[in-house]
Amino acid sequence: MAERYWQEEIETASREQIRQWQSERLVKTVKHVYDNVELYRKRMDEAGVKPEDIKSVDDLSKLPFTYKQDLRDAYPYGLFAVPQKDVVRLHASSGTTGKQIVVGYTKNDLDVWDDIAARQLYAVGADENDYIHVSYGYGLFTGGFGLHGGAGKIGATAIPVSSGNTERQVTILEDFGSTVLCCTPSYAMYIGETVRKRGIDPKKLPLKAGIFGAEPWTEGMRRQIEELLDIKAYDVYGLTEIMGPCVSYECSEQTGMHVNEDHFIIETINPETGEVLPYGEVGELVFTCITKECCPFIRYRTRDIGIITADKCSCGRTFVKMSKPMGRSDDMMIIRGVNVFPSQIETVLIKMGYSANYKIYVDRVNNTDTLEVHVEMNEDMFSDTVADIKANEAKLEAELRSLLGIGADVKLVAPGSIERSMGKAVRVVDKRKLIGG
Ligand code: DLL
Repeated sequence: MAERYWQEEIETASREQIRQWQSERLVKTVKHVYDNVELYRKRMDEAGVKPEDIKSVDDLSKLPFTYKQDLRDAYPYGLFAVPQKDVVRLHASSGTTGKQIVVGYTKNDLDVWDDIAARQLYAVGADENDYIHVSYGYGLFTGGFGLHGGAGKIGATAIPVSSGNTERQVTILEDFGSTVLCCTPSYAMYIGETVRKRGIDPKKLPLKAGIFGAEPWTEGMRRQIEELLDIKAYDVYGLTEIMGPCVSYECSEQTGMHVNEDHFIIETINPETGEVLPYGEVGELVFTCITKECCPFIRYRTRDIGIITADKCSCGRTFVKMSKPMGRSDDMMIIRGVNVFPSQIETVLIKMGYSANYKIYVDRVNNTDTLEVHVEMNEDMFSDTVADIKANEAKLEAELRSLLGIGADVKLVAPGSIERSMGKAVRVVDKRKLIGG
């Protein structure tokens, strides 16, 4: 398939051109927030930086960071940089902890969002001939409306199913002829399992691609979804604070997501010191919005951990790529002093032939952290003897120990017994947090 771009001259622009756009737009945005948002004026004054000091992207690191707490403190509209009459949409996110945050969009902000979602759709091979089945939630969550806007922009047929009612999702896939499915990867697994359970041969469905994001998922899970649904599964990243889905988007190479650098500047930093890291090093992802009007956050600390790469991409796009975020620094579990990401556990489970249906329980017993992993047996294992099951558990435990460097208790549970997710999957139950430990 020949590569197609929604905005070729932008998506394949020279690095010099991209840099020039970024510098011009950064200068404008910094002035805009300094003039219109009290918090930015205060922070920049405290740091001794004036808008005139920002002349190009080289000056970015002079600017103070913005944190999620700033949005909570300014709840609901304290960081809006335009008057209410110019705000045409609100979205919100509650996150896993704490008070919800609210963001606003002007008409132009929505137009930019539609364009970046359109870029993602073109990158997975969709155009006006496609049926875009959107099973992200519609509402204050950005997932549903984000992809929906992109579908409208490219003139495809949007099917706004929203999340939930999985049987109906499958009926619609079959009857309406959906060609691109958009939902969380965990929901894609569930939809795939339901397709199989209904005895439908995925090869007979017109579905060809999926755009999956909003939660961490591994390459192993990608392969499982691709096989279950007989599609190509693409990653998409974004967050409410920066825009919603499609801040970065995966292309045919499927090796990370191109950041829409004409709208957002990405940096990786050392989360402890705030120091900017070179491309290729693991760090916290930080975004600066350079075209947004209502909520152009500057150097926003995402807490997501990832890597930026600037290697030439076979798709022809010149935007840098970010790796799949390996998780949020808030998701990182510290177990007996060792840092553990759920995605590391998922990688082992899939490598050992299990599905991505698992749950992790962390607790503290007699002042020692405990780690228990529940994972579903495959159908063919279900008839195994207790001794076989025990042996399989021990194998998984050994594998986990060698990767994580700490012991975990594995419990193989019945197929289908772990609760399925229709949105963002909750993989970890940390009982230490529940008791305030
Ligand atoms: O999840 C926006 C979105 C909707 C992205 C649909 C993609 C598709 P929030 O609810 O604000 O926004 O959550 C943002 O989700 O900081 C990451 O921790 C996580 N996240 C989003 N995409 C990915 C991804 C939406 N592809 C938070 N891989 C972010 C891993 C992701 N984590």
